[in-house]
Amino acid sequence: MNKKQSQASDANTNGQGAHSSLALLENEDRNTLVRYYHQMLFLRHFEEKSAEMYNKARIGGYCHLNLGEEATVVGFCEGLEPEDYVYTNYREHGYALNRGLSADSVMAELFGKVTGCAHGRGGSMHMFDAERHFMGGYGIVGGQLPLATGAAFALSYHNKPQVVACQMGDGATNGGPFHESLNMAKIYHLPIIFFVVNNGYGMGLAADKGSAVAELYRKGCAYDMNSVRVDGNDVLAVRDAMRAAAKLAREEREPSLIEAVSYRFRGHSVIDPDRYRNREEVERGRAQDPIPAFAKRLLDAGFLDDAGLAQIEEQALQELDAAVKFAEESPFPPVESLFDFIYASDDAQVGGK
Ligand SMILES: Cc1ncc(C[n+]2csc(CCOP(=O)(O)OP(=O)(O)O)c2C)c(N)n1
Ligand SMILES: [Mg+2]
Repeated sequence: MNKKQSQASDANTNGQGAHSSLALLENEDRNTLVRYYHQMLFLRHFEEKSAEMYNKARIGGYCHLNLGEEATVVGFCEGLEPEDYVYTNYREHGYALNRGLSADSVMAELFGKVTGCAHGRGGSMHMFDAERHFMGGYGIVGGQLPLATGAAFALSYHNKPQVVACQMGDGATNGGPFHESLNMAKIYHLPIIFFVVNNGYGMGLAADKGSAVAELYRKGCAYDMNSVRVDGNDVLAVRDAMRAAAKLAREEREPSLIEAVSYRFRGHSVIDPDRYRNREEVERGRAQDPIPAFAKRLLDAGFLDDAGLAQIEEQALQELDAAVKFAEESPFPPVESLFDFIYASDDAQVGGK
């Protein structure tokens, strides 16, 4: 084990809560923190609205929400540069929003409208925007890992400065693609970050029942990889872990594995009645809500007062109403376009606008 890796494991021996950056707000820029708060709160409302619109049959197909995972999403995106490449699983609304896709284009995609980021073809699980290097949500568990690893290989081969960040759930770490991808990333020294959102469940299976190793970041040691566990309810801890891993990838061509410990507030998807876990457990998980906790830190630091918090909420709700209106008023793709975008071509318009 080299020096860097042993440092990483030392830092990890505390398990959950390690790398928490609580009480470090004095080194932070106030406006940046307020922006993080806005991003998390907007995502919370966006997802609640998505559930509502699903129940009103405006959204069809599968739909998985980031409720409870807002700090992992915002921290992940904020640790990257705009040109870096992002791959995710199907629980990706928040990643799309925080990689610069407009709320209009994400909501319209959920509605299956032609103004959506994937022209209404992808829906909830397959958001995409080539221009912003958002390489998409993938519905096959672990399917995004070999693709992301291949992208990192291409970047390395062409000596490009960008890195790839590949998000996945805890369940994905139990499948073959995870292990093959980590192995190859290490062999080829690829500029990639494997980011696991451990939200406690893979569908109805508790993460610690599905994995032989409950602390998922420890799987990285099988590949002698820099690996770290962070408090996924602390947006700054997640961002800092991402920044450190991105630096390592960019400057030293070393891959990393990050496990962000979080909690899924609702069922696996919007139609899951969530009967496999008891009420007390869910209440305990929800008590760790990252958003009010961050609001309290901002209040305590004097960066915002109650009126400031209320104003951010009001602004978020207005933006959301505008996105829903945009999606409602946008047309569905015309029937004549049914066979568009099926085959790749040089002029394929794969990117969303
Ligand atoms: C290869 C494969 N196996 C099974 C499924 C069915 N499936 C969909 S989501 C899911 C659970 C994945 O859980 P996790 O990786 O923790 O992600 P989360 O939903 O918690 O974000 C499963 C088993 C699938 N989509 N792909
Ligand atoms: Mg999970």
